[in-house]
Amino acid sequence: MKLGRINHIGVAVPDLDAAIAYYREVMGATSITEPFVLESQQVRVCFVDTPGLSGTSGTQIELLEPTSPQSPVAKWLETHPFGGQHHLCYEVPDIHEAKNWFESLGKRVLGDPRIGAHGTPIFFLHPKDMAGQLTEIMETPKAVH
Ligand code: CMX
Repeated sequence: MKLGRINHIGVAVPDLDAAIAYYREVMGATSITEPFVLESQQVRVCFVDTPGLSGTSGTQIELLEPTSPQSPVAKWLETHPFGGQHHLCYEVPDIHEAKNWFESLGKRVLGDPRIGAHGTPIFFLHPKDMAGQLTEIMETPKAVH
């Protein structure tokens, strides 16, 4: 395992439209993707682009709004009603190799690998095994350089 690029920082919000307005009007974001529903995870999602070095695309902020009271993000918001940082997502070249690596170290994978918001396989690791941080591992999208 070699530490990969941080693809995105997941931020849970109670109101996605208000959060988008905040990133545009207060933080000066100029590139925000159209929100879409990720049914499998009961969230409405969009990405705020931050600039990278030398014109490359930088880390994104993933805004997550629950679409139902049963959504895991709705449960998290019960204890963080204003929202806040929910997870960190690192890229890996091969999702299966990464899963084997973490499991070989006794790290708990939460649920099965699934397709994430970027259309590539992802999985989550238990925060108590990961220095307190809910950690998402994501296979690098093939089209991204
Ligand atoms: N930060 C810190 N701890 C967290 C946490 C968070 N954001 N979310 C959950 N936990 C803790 C729980 O309290 C629990 O702790 P204990 O085991 O000590 O009780 C532990 O992590 C496991 O959580 P859980 O909800 O019991 O586990 P599940 O298997 O039911 O859920 C999880 C797995 C955390 C991934 C899911 O609840 C979740 O948050 N899903 C949302 C995923 C998401 O953000 N999807 C959006 C798009 C994905 C993409 O980026 O592509």
